[in-house]
Amino acid sequence: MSRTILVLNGPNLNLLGEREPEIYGSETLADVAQSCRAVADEAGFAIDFRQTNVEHEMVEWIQENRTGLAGIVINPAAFSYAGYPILDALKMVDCPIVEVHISNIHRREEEWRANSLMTKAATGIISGLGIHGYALAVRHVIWLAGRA
Ligand code: CA2
Repeated sequence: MSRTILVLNGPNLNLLGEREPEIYGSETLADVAQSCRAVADEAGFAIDFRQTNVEHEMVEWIQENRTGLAGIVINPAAFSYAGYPILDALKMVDCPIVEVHISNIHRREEEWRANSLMTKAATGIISGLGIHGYALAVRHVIWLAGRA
């Protein structure tokens, strides 16, 4: 059984904690990575945590990992709305995929934010629980691995 969980973050999330704290909170992406590792460590799983602003890099990371993972946790950020190549790559993986959004994309002022393309490839989605959503997603992947 694979014990690695790939946690992927899309564009601008490298600036988490620096802008719009009323929407995204004041924790940084390093804090997110730490919260994922805390949950994974306890269960004997490893976290491979990555962020990119470049679409083809995200596609390559997903392709390279289409087998051999316990699961993928992905916050596609703005790739959610135009990232068809990422959607196609996600459809090729053989593990569960949890889509995470820090904010509640269904409650945002901009209606387009609710229409994530990625949901079509996701096992499930967590949105609006702040950075806590990542740790919950990791916990869910671990739970699924225990049932396999
Ligand atoms: O709520 C989320 O996690 C989002 O995926 C964040 C994306 C946004 O495009 C989605 O609609 C919802 C990225 C927001 C812009 O990047 C920022 C990064 C750090 C701080 C503020 C904004």
